[in-house]
Amino acid sequence: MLIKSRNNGFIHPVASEITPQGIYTQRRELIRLMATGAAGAALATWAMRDAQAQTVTARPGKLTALTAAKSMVSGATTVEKITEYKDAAGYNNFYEFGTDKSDPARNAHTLQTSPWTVAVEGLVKKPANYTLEDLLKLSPQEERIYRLRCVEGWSMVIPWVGYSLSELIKKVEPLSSAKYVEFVTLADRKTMPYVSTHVLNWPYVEGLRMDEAMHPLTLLTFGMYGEILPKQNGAPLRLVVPWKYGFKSGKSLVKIRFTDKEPMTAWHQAAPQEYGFYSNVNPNVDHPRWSQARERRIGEDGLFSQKRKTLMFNGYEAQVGQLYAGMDLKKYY
Ligand SMILES: Nc1nc2c(c(=O)[nH]1)N[C@H]1C(S)=C(S)[C@@H](COP(=O)(O)O)O[C@H]1N2
Ligand SMILES: [Mo]
Repeated sequence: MLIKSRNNGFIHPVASEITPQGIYTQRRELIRLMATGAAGAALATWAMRDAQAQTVTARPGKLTALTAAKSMVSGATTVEKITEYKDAAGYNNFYEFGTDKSDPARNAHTLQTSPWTVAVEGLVKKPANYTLEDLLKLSPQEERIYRLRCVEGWSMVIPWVGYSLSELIKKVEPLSSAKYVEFVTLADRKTMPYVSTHVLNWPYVEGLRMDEAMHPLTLLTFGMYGEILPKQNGAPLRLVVPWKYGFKSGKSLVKIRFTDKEPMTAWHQAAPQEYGFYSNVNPNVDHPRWSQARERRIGEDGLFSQKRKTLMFNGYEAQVGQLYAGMDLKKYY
């Protein structure tokens, strides 16, 4: 091999490693407004930016600021480069808008993200319909740089904006009988062209075990790169579960349901032998049709680029390994 991979280390953001307060308050208008409680102003800003965030044009100023901030956060040596905005917003899986990677960026402009409500129901003491505004105000927004690793063998490193899903879960007080959380995403034939096809059984549904949903790494996500989510990335809110394959991170959430049974998820239903309920990133368990040992970083596909090794639990083993102690991860794939 001519090229030796310089560094496969990855700084994963445990709570203490997210961008320090001082840096993001300077840099992130919306986060600053949220953090100081000026929620009304922040929401207006978000609404105004809705159209703008849809574009896939890189904004060099912002990206430069972000890179500088990142090295301050994580030190010089083990940081992976943040994926360029245009790649993160231009190479997507969002099957409601098409099956090609470029389809969502082209088609998702029809998605109506306002008004938006999320129904929280099932085995909870306080079921409620939350408006997006309620959810934005529920807890301070944080920026977390998480890798997203798709089951197809590519990955990106994205600065997400949101707060731990556990903040919402604590508010609604799940019953002790609640063992799983089901996430239902929007399925609207009028605005989502592929919902009229049989590519998947709509709506797109995902699920987590209760302890996975409560894990602080599980992010209820409203933005990325310091701005509201582009529609193709799951506006106005999505999940990001960094130690699982990308498809566990449902986009454009409309319902969160607490249940005592393992939810039937859209991909498991479509191909049960290929996509299990757990879907933890695991280089030792192959997809039936390809290896999961390596991954291609989007934006680094040059002539000499080498595929990176995929890490157990996408690099978050220290944080989440305990959740699966004693489980046969070949059986519970
Ligand atoms: N509603 C919905 N959510 C979804 C998907 C989808 O098709 N529909 N695709 C998933 C898959 S397979 C991946 S890899 C990630 C991609 O997120 P990104 O486009 O923001 O990178 O979204 C996930 N969430
Ligand atoms: Mo994916």
